[in-house]
Amino acid sequence: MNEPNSDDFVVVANRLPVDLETPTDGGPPVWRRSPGGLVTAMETVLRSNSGAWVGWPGTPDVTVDPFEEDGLSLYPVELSSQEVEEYYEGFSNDTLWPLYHDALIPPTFDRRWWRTYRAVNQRFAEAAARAAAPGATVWVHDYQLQLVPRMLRELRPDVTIGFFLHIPFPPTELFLQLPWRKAIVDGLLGADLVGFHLPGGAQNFLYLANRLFGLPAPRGTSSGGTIVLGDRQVRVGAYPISIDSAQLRERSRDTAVQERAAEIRRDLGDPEVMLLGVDRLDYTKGIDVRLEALHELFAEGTLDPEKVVMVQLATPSRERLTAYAQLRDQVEREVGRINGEFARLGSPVVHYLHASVDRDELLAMYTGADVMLVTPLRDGMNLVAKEYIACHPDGSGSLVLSEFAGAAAELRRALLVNPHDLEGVKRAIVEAIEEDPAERKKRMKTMHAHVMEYDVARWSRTFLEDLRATSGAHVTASGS
Ligand code: GDG
Repeated sequence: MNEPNSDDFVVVANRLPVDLETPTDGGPPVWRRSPGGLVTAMETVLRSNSGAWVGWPGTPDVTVDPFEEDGLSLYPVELSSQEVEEYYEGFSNDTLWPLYHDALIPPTFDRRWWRTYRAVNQRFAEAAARAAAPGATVWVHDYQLQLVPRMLRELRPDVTIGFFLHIPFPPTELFLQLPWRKAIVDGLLGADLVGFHLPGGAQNFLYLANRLFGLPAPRGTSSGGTIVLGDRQVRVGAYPISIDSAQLRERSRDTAVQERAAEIRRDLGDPEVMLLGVDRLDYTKGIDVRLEALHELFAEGTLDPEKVVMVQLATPSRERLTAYAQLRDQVEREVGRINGEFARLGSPVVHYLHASVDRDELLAMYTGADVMLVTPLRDGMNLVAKEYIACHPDGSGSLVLSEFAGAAAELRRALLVNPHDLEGVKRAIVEAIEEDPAERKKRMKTMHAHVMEYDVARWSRTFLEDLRATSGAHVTASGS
């Protein structure tokens, strides 16, 4: 391992792209690729920019020096067990996560968690300040690190700072419940560019900045605007994230993946219809909604359990939080109920996996599925919907998609549903199964073309070009 020098391009995120894991057999700790859409998206970007990544290695109470791995400079930020509890599980996942997702469960407002969030954000800002070369570009990610832009600007006024929020930015009335609302908005205003998935998030943020700080009305359009802060400008805009579409499409065409897809269908008993759900086991994802819809469709006799089978992959997530443990119980009860009522010996109707599978296995599931069910109650974007589309270049398949996923703004030809309207969800599932094949193909082809064109490389390029233009505007505006 070599100690890296400072870098011109730095990503700051809660997690490093690799996790330090201690094997159960007592062997030495090993680095493993950490899960999630952010890592996949940013790795592609970083490798083409060559730079550094600042983040937590996923294990509490370990000190790791900066090191090089696979051409990337990694700067680990240490967190104690108590900080993981208060900053990560507490403030990030039990205050901000529910608040930003429509308060689907009541957010907890705890002053100690807030103090720890602030202290940990300061540590990330200091690590970023050490990693960044003079005049570097620093891209800070997500709700766990909203104070970092301001803190970093104070430490390093020479760097250009971008911030991107991967989850929805909430309606203003909800955000205003947060006792620390002003500090969070001020933290974000430390950036040169603040990006959201959707124009609505950008608008909410512009309104709040104006209301909480009495700033002059921002100049802008419906998709964003610019706030003038003394001699600085903060640009606010919408940048819908995407996937490495071409790579997914190619991989899903691979013979091994195609064969595995066929094998999965055989293992399921060659059903006429394979429905699929893929989610982190999170209460925002509406896994319970689609199970309830399915239960009713079988109970009414609209769908035949001998012909229709569902696979639900639920990746373990945030298991130490009560709301997540409760959701797991609820989902597993519902799966048990459906199978108890409608399965035959050796032929379950819902195949439920509480696990994480490897990438090719996931692609085989996407490829093999006739209908993808994406029914979140609220979701910043939802990459699963785009991944499914990328894996069906021939126009096969069908996508049922919640209106409350950011992806719905782009994937307009999906069968869009309101996940609170159970009858509507049931109708869409039946429509996905029974729709005229030519019409279904047209929908899928249109969405496929969109996903291929608007990929993750384009997302990051657009964000970084706007970031560079904004910091250029700052120099001109300050007259230097
Ligand atoms: C947040 C926002 C936003 C899932 N199970 C397995 C697996 N996955 C991969 C999927 C996908 C990613 O995880 C999940 O991304 P999502 O976008 O669906 O959801 P979040 O994790 O909630 O992500 C979301 C995203 O950030 C990016 O900005 O879209 O709205 O909530 O890539 O494929 N991957 C593998 N095995 C699994 O079992 N290999």
